[in-house]
Amino acid sequence: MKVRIRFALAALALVVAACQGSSPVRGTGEGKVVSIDAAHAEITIEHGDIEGVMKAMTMPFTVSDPRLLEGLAPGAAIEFDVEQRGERHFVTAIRRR
Ligand SMILES: [Cu+2]
Repeated sequence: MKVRIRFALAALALVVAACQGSSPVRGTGEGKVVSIDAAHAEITIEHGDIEGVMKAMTMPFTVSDPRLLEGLAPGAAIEFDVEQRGERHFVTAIRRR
C-alpha cells in the first residue's frame, strides 16, 4: 500500500513538473458569447475548433483581465486569443466580429 502511494506521488510530481516546464500553448478561436460572469472574471463561449488547443465546444474560460468583458453581452460574435497553462485555459484578448 505504501509503495503504491509513493509511486502515485512520484507520477503526480512528474506531471506537475511537465506542466510547469512547458511554455503555454496559444491559439485563436471564433465563437459566440453564451454568458458572462464578471464577478468571477469568467466568460462562457460557444466556440469552433481552436487549432492546436481544442476542438469545438461550449465552455467557460477565465479572462486574464476582467476589463476584457466590458461592453460584451450574450450573443455577441467574437474572436479571442486563448492560452493554455497546464490544465487551465485563459482568454487573453477578445475582439468583436
Ligand atoms: Cu473549449
